[in-house]
Amino acid sequence: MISILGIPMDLGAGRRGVDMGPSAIRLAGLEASLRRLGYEVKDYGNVESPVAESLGGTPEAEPNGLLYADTIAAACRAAYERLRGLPGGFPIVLGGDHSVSMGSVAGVAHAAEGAGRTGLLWIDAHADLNTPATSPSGNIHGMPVAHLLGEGDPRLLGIWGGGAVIRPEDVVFIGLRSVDPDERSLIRERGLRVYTMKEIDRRGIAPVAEEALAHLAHVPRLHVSFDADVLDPSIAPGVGTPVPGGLSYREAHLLMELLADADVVTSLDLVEVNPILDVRNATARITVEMAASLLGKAIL
Ligand code: NNH
Ligand code: MN
Ligand code: MN
Ligand code: MN
Repeated sequence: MISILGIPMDLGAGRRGVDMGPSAIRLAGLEASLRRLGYEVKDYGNVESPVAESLGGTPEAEPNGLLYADTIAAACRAAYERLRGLPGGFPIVLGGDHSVSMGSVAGVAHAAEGAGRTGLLWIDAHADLNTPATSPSGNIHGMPVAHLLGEGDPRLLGIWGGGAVIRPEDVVFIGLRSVDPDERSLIRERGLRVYTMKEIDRRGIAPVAEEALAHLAHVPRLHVSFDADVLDPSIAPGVGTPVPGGLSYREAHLLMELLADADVVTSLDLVEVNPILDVRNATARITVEMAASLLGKAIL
Protein backbone atom coordinates (compact mmCIF):
# COMPACT_ATOMS: atom_id res chain seq x y z
CA MET A 1 0.00 0.00 0.00
CA ILE A 2 1.30 3.44 -0.94
CA SER A 3 0.11 6.47 1.04
CA ILE A 4 0.29 9.96 -0.47
CA LEU A 5 0.39 13.11 1.67
CA GLY A 6 0.80 16.64 0.28
CA ILE A 7 2.35 19.63 2.06
CA PRO A 8 1.47 22.67 -0.10
CA MET A 9 3.99 25.05 1.41
CA ASP A 10 6.43 27.50 -0.19
CA LEU A 11 7.36 29.61 2.83
CA GLY A 12 10.75 27.92 3.11
CA ALA A 13 11.76 28.84 -0.43
CA GLY A 14 13.02 32.17 -1.76
CA ARG A 15 10.23 32.49 -4.31
CA ARG A 16 6.55 31.66 -4.56
CA GLY A 17 5.07 28.68 -6.35
CA VAL A 18 6.14 25.33 -4.93
CA ASP A 19 2.99 25.39 -2.78
CA MET A 20 1.31 24.24 -6.02
CA GLY A 21 3.68 21.28 -6.29
CA PRO A 22 1.30 18.70 -4.77
CA SER A 23 -1.45 19.63 -7.25
CA ALA A 24 0.96 19.56 -10.20
CA ILE A 25 2.34 16.16 -9.23
CA ARG A 26 -1.16 14.72 -8.74
CA LEU A 27 -2.25 16.18 -12.10
CA ALA A 28 0.78 14.59 -13.73
CA GLY A 29 -0.76 11.23 -12.85
CA LEU A 30 1.13 9.98 -9.81
CA GLU A 31 -1.68 7.81 -8.47
CA ALA A 32 -2.55 6.26 -11.84
CA SER A 33 1.13 5.46 -12.57
CA LEU A 34 1.49 3.69 -9.24
CA ARG A 35 -1.73 1.72 -9.75
CA ARG A 36 -0.46 0.60 -13.16
CA LEU A 37 2.53 -0.85 -11.32
CA GLY A 38 0.12 -2.92 -9.27
CA TYR A 39 0.04 -0.93 -6.04
CA GLU A 40 -2.92 -0.03 -3.92
CA VAL A 41 -2.78 3.72 -3.37
CA LYS A 42 -4.47 5.93 -0.81
CA ASP A 43 -4.23 9.71 -1.13
CA TYR A 44 -4.64 11.38 2.26
CA GLY A 45 -4.86 14.85 0.73
CA ASN A 46 -2.85 17.74 2.10
CA VAL A 47 -1.92 19.03 5.52
CA GLU A 48 -2.85 22.66 5.97
CA SER A 49 -0.32 25.37 5.23
CA PRO A 50 -1.17 29.07 4.94
CA VAL A 51 -0.28 31.02 1.80
CA ALA A 52 2.17 33.88 2.23
CA GLU A 53 -0.44 36.54 1.40
CA SER A 54 -2.56 35.49 4.39
CA LEU A 55 0.39 36.16 6.70
CA GLY A 56 0.47 39.86 5.88
CA GLY A 57 2.84 39.60 2.93
CA THR A 58 6.01 40.42 4.84
CA PRO A 59 8.01 37.60 6.41
CA GLU A 60 8.28 37.43 10.17
CA ALA A 61 11.68 39.18 10.27
CA GLU A 62 13.96 37.73 12.89
CA PRO A 63 17.39 38.83 14.06
CA ASN A 64 19.01 35.63 12.78
CA GLY A 65 17.28 35.99 9.42
CA LEU A 66 15.04 32.92 9.70
CA LEU A 67 11.95 33.31 7.55
CA TYR A 68 8.54 31.96 8.62
CA ALA A 69 9.99 29.57 11.22
CA ASP A 70 6.84 29.28 13.35
CA THR A 71 4.50 28.70 10.41
CA ILE A 72 6.84 26.17 8.81
CA ALA A 73 7.26 24.34 12.11
CA ALA A 74 3.48 24.08 12.49
CA ALA A 75 2.94 22.63 8.98
CA CYS A 76 5.83 20.19 9.42
CA ARG A 77 4.47 19.19 12.81
CA ALA A 78 1.07 18.45 11.25
CA ALA A 79 2.75 16.29 8.58
CA TYR A 80 4.86 14.57 11.24
CA GLU A 81 1.75 13.62 13.21
CA ARG A 82 -0.10 12.39 10.11
CA LEU A 83 2.83 10.24 9.00
CA ARG A 84 3.33 8.78 12.46
CA GLY A 85 -0.33 7.81 12.46
CA LEU A 86 -0.33 6.00 9.08
CA PRO A 87 -1.08 2.28 9.19
CA GLY A 88 2.22 1.30 7.52
CA GLY A 89 3.01 0.82 3.86
CA PHE A 90 5.10 3.14 1.71
CA PRO A 91 4.54 6.88 2.25
CA ILE A 92 5.13 9.43 -0.52
CA VAL A 93 5.22 13.05 0.61
CA LEU A 94 4.57 15.77 -1.96
CA GLY A 95 6.12 19.20 -1.42
CA GLY A 96 6.23 21.97 -1.18
CA ASP A 97 9.64 23.37 -0.57
CA HIS A 98 12.30 21.13 0.93
CA SER A 99 11.63 22.28 4.50
CA VAL A 100 8.70 19.83 4.41
CA SER A 101 11.24 17.03 4.76
CA MET A 102 11.76 17.93 8.40
CA GLY A 103 8.20 16.71 8.92
CA SER A 104 8.41 13.76 6.53
CA VAL A 105 11.75 12.29 7.56
CA ALA A 106 11.03 12.68 11.27
CA GLY A 107 7.52 11.30 10.75
CA VAL A 108 8.57 8.13 8.91
CA ALA A 109 11.59 7.60 11.18
CA HIS A 110 9.56 7.87 14.36
CA ALA A 111 6.63 5.88 12.97
CA ALA A 112 8.98 2.95 12.44
CA GLU A 113 11.12 3.28 15.55
CA GLY A 114 10.59 -0.36 16.47
CA ALA A 115 11.90 -1.42 13.04
CA GLY A 116 15.31 0.18 13.53
CA ARG A 117 17.08 3.24 12.19
CA THR A 118 16.03 5.11 9.07
CA GLY A 119 18.75 6.12 6.62
CA LEU A 120 18.46 9.16 4.37
CA LEU A 121 19.36 9.47 0.70
CA TRP A 122 19.29 13.19 -0.18
CA ILE A 123 19.10 13.60 -3.97
CA ASP A 124 19.53 17.32 -4.62
CA ALA A 125 21.69 19.98 -6.29
CA HIS A 126 22.07 21.45 -2.78
CA ALA A 127 23.14 20.03 0.58
CA ASP A 128 20.43 21.78 2.64
CA LEU A 129 22.87 21.73 5.57
CA ASN A 130 22.65 25.36 6.62
CA THR A 131 21.70 26.40 10.13
CA PRO A 132 20.10 29.77 10.91
CA ALA A 133 23.61 30.98 11.77
CA THR A 134 25.20 29.95 8.46
CA SER A 135 22.33 30.44 5.98
CA PRO A 136 23.09 32.97 3.25
CA SER A 137 19.37 33.47 2.58
CA GLY A 138 17.31 32.79 5.71
CA ASN A 139 15.29 30.35 3.60
CA ILE A 140 14.49 27.29 5.66
CA HIS A 141 14.47 24.96 2.63
CA GLY A 142 18.27 25.27 2.75
CA MET A 143 18.32 23.90 6.32
CA PRO A 144 16.38 20.64 6.73
CA VAL A 145 19.32 18.21 6.86
CA ALA A 146 21.17 20.22 9.53
CA HIS A 147 18.05 20.12 11.67
CA LEU A 148 17.48 16.40 11.09
CA LEU A 149 21.05 15.93 12.33
CA GLY A 150 20.09 17.84 15.47
CA GLU A 151 21.53 21.31 14.77
CA GLY A 152 19.66 24.58 14.44
CA ASP A 153 16.61 26.46 15.64
CA PRO A 154 14.76 25.04 18.68
CA ARG A 155 11.34 25.67 17.10
CA LEU A 156 12.24 23.56 14.07
CA LEU A 157 13.88 20.87 16.19
CA GLY A 158 10.66 20.93 18.20
CA ILE A 159 8.76 19.49 15.21
CA TRP A 160 9.79 16.04 16.49
CA GLY A 161 10.43 17.01 20.11
CA GLY A 162 14.12 17.94 19.77
CA GLY A 163 17.38 16.10 19.22
CA ALA A 164 18.65 14.34 16.11
CA VAL A 165 16.42 12.23 13.87
CA ILE A 166 19.19 10.90 11.63
CA ARG A 167 22.77 9.91 12.38
CA PRO A 168 25.59 11.34 10.23
CA GLU A 169 26.71 7.86 9.17
CA ASP A 170 23.18 7.09 7.91
CA VAL A 171 23.05 9.93 5.32
CA VAL A 172 24.22 10.03 1.71
CA PHE A 173 23.93 13.00 -0.69
CA ILE A 174 23.78 12.53 -4.46
CA GLY A 175 23.90 15.19 -7.17
CA LEU A 176 25.33 18.16 -5.26
CA ARG A 177 26.74 21.05 -7.27
CA SER A 178 25.91 24.11 -5.17
CA VAL A 179 27.28 23.97 -1.62
CA ASP A 180 27.76 26.98 0.69
CA PRO A 181 31.11 27.38 2.56
CA ASP A 182 29.71 26.54 6.00
CA GLU A 183 27.88 23.52 4.58
CA ARG A 184 31.24 22.28 3.33
CA SER A 185 32.62 22.59 6.88
CA LEU A 186 29.69 20.65 8.31
CA ILE A 187 30.19 17.89 5.71
CA ARG A 188 33.84 17.57 6.77
CA GLU A 189 33.20 17.82 10.52
CA ARG A 190 30.43 15.24 10.50
CA GLY A 191 32.10 12.99 7.94
CA LEU A 192 29.03 12.99 5.70
CA ARG A 193 29.11 10.89 2.53
CA VAL A 194 28.63 13.11 -0.53
CA TYR A 195 28.56 12.28 -4.24
CA THR A 196 28.83 15.54 -6.17
CA MET A 197 28.00 15.96 -9.85
CA LYS A 198 31.74 16.09 -10.46
CA GLU A 199 32.08 12.57 -9.11
CA ILE A 200 29.05 11.38 -11.10
CA ASP A 201 30.53 12.92 -14.26
CA ARG A 202 33.88 11.23 -13.67
CA ARG A 203 32.71 7.81 -12.51
CA GLY A 204 29.19 7.40 -13.84
CA ILE A 205 25.94 7.18 -11.91
CA ALA A 206 25.88 3.37 -11.58
CA PRO A 207 29.06 2.95 -9.49
CA VAL A 208 28.01 5.96 -7.41
CA ALA A 209 24.57 4.47 -6.75
CA GLU A 210 26.08 1.11 -5.82
CA GLU A 211 28.58 2.69 -3.45
CA ALA A 212 25.89 4.87 -1.88
CA LEU A 213 23.75 1.80 -1.24
CA ALA A 214 26.73 -0.08 0.20
CA HIS A 215 27.37 2.85 2.55
CA LEU A 216 23.74 2.62 3.73
CA ALA A 217 23.55 -1.19 3.84
CA HIS A 218 23.55 -1.18 7.67
CA VAL A 219 20.19 0.64 7.98
CA PRO A 220 17.03 -1.45 7.73
CA ARG A 221 14.94 1.45 6.39
CA LEU A 222 15.76 4.11 3.79
CA HIS A 223 14.01 7.39 3.04
CA VAL A 224 14.71 8.99 -0.35
CA SER A 225 14.29 12.77 -0.51
CA PHE A 226 14.11 13.78 -4.18
CA ASP A 227 14.55 17.50 -4.89
CA ALA A 228 13.54 18.17 -8.51
CA ASP A 229 16.44 20.61 -8.87
CA VAL A 230 18.88 17.67 -8.90
CA LEU A 231 17.74 17.20 -12.51
CA ASP A 232 19.33 19.29 -15.21
CA PRO A 233 17.31 22.49 -15.72
CA SER A 234 17.00 21.65 -19.42
CA ILE A 235 14.68 18.76 -18.53
CA ALA A 236 13.26 20.16 -15.27
CA PRO A 237 12.83 23.92 -15.64
CA GLY A 238 10.12 24.16 -12.99
CA VAL A 239 12.31 24.72 -9.93
CA GLY A 240 13.08 27.86 -7.92
CA THR A 241 16.85 27.45 -7.72
CA PRO A 242 18.05 25.84 -10.96
CA VAL A 243 21.74 24.93 -11.17
CA PRO A 244 23.26 23.90 -14.51
CA GLY A 245 25.02 20.57 -14.87
CA GLY A 246 22.43 18.33 -13.22
CA LEU A 247 21.37 14.73 -13.74
CA SER A 248 20.23 13.80 -17.21
CA TYR A 249 16.98 11.90 -17.67
CA ARG A 250 18.93 8.69 -18.20
CA GLU A 251 21.14 9.17 -15.14
CA ALA A 252 18.23 9.95 -12.85
CA HIS A 253 16.15 7.13 -14.28
CA LEU A 254 19.01 4.64 -13.86
CA LEU A 255 19.56 5.82 -10.29
CA MET A 256 15.89 5.12 -9.55
CA GLU A 257 16.05 1.72 -11.24
CA LEU A 258 19.11 0.73 -9.22
CA LEU A 259 17.31 1.79 -6.05
CA ALA A 260 14.32 -0.29 -7.14
CA ASP A 261 16.53 -3.33 -7.80
CA ALA A 262 18.08 -2.99 -4.34
CA ASP A 263 14.58 -3.06 -2.82
CA VAL A 264 15.58 -1.06 0.25
CA VAL A 265 13.65 2.19 -0.04
CA THR A 266 10.78 2.55 2.46
CA SER A 267 9.55 6.11 1.87
CA LEU A 268 9.93 9.02 -0.54
CA ASP A 269 9.67 12.82 -0.82
CA LEU A 270 9.02 14.60 -4.12
CA VAL A 271 9.78 18.27 -3.51
CA GLU A 272 10.58 21.67 -5.01
CA VAL A 273 8.41 21.34 -8.14
CA ASN A 274 7.42 24.91 -9.07
CA PRO A 275 4.52 24.97 -11.57
CA ILE A 276 4.78 28.76 -12.05
CA LEU A 277 8.25 28.36 -13.54
CA ASP A 278 7.50 25.11 -15.33
CA VAL A 279 6.74 24.43 -18.99
CA ARG A 280 3.51 22.48 -19.47
CA ASN A 281 4.00 20.62 -16.18
CA ALA A 282 7.11 18.86 -17.53
CA THR A 283 8.91 18.94 -14.19
CA ALA A 284 5.97 17.39 -12.34
CA ARG A 285 5.67 14.73 -15.04
CA ILE A 286 9.34 13.77 -14.93
CA THR A 287 9.14 13.68 -11.13
CA VAL A 288 6.24 11.21 -11.38
CA GLU A 289 8.27 9.13 -13.82
CA MET A 290 11.15 9.03 -11.34
CA ALA A 291 8.81 7.89 -8.55
CA ALA A 292 7.39 5.18 -10.81
CA SER A 293 10.90 3.99 -11.71
CA LEU A 294 11.83 3.87 -8.05
CA LEU A 295 8.77 1.78 -7.25
CA GLY A 296 8.68 -0.32 -10.40
CA LYS A 297 10.20 -3.65 -11.28
CA ALA A 298 12.89 -4.28 -13.86
CA ILE A 299 11.33 -4.59 -17.31
CA LEU A 300 13.28 -7.79 -17.98
N1 NNH B 1 22.03 26.80 -0.14
C1 NNH B 1 21.08 27.85 -0.41
C2 NNH B 1 20.40 28.33 0.86
O1 NNH B 1 20.59 27.75 1.88
C3 NNH B 1 20.05 27.38 -1.44
C4 NNH B 1 19.18 26.22 -1.04
N2 NNH B 1 18.18 26.00 -2.06
C5 NNH B 1 17.62 24.82 -2.40
N3 NNH B 1 17.97 23.69 -1.73
N4 NNH B 1 16.82 24.73 -3.30
O2 NNH B 1 17.62 22.47 -2.22
O3 NNH B 1 19.67 29.30 0.82
MN1 MN C 1 16.66 20.71 -1.41
MN1 MN D 1 17.87 21.87 -4.24
MN1 MN E 1 13.84 1.87 -17.57
